[in-house]
Amino acid sequence: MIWNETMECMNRQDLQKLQESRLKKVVERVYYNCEPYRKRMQEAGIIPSDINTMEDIVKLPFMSKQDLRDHYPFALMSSPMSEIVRLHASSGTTGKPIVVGYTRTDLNIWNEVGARCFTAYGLGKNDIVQISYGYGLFTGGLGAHGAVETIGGTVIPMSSGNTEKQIMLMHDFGAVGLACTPSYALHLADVLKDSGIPRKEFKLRVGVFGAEPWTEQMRGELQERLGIRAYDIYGLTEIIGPGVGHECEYQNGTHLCEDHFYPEIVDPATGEVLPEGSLGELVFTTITKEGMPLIRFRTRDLTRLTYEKCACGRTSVRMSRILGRCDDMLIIRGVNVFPSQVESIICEMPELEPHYLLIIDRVKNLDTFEVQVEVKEDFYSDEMAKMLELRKKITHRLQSVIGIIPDIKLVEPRSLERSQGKAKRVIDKRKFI
Ligand code: DLL
Repeated sequence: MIWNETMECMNRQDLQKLQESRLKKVVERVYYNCEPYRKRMQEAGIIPSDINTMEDIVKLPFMSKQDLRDHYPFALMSSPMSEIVRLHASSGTTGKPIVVGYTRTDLNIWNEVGARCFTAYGLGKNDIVQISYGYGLFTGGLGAHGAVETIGGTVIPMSSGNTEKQIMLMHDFGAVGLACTPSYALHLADVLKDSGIPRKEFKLRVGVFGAEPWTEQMRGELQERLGIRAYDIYGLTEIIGPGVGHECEYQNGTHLCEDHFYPEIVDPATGEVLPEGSLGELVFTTITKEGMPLIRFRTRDLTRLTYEKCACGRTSVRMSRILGRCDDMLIIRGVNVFPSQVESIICEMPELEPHYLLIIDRVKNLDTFEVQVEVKEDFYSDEMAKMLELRKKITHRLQSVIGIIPDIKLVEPRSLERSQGKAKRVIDKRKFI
């Protein structure tokens, strides 16, 4: 099902025209309404009338998370505060959070793109959806909430945590959809199993997972364990929250709502725009937002884009799974490692649970790389030889893919800490040295 066929299936020429007129408008808006933007454009020697086609976008300076911090809390608003009806924030690891403001129109846009997502997952007004993303400053809970209400579905506003109760209500209320992080879904799957309630008594059929990177292999695990179809939902606070992009029934890429959020892929080191299909950093320009539009915002997320038409009929650009954030890339003994590479391998091995933790340290000037991973109950054994054999197998698999030898620590099932929101899967102790 398609929520807004006119926009989602528009031919690409018309879409480009629409994007151009929206881009011009938003550039004028920030130039005349927001002092920091005007200054930056003046420094770059451009005025709004220099921006006429989508190609002109490269003339505009990039923005980063740091710009949002520098203008904390409200200096980047392009609407008067009297027009701002909602604030959200995303906390960094240190210091002040970044803050975003929404006008009534922005909330409508958010609901519109959210409705496109949930419709694409096959959910509609007859469906009950449990929202187990956190509610609050985090955009996950309220974003998904607005989306489900917009399609006319029934919301269970659970928020995260209280896992036993989540299972009870999912069962008693007959939730068809579950929206949460993939790592929390994994935990819910365990608790559901422990509850002893037969799977056939649950109506669950669709998972709406995002807010953290997850692999195709993790999708397989979740679909199997929960007996559902698991779909990706992508978004970030700065751009609007969940709903910037979504998968469709073909599960072959995340469609971006590019009539609202114009994407580019750039080289993370030089900022140069890369051709279609290249792996690079995703950059967004919000072309319809009023409260706090962002121009060429560097997401730090690494992915590729394809403009090939999808079998579902949508013409929108699709992005491949987020490989990770530029900042997530670990450089261990000079080798680039993404946690997602480790996850793919762990999920492929039948002996292992998809729960893992990477610990990096530096001992005597040498990087150490420990991978803690849970062994499945059926494979966990007191027999040293068996465990050593398994350890050898994992070491070999990981080494062949990432190129360095990790120190594998096999741990008991259910011994690693479970997450309720975004999972913390990397501890890099070198940062504290
Ligand atoms: O995580 C918004 C969201 C909520 C998206 C619920 C989806 C579902 P932030 O907290 O600002 O916003 O974090 C944004 O999370 O730049 C990505 O690095 C990562 N991320 C979000 N969705 C995905 C996804 C929300 N589907 C940051 N796959 C983004 C991979 C994702 N990474």
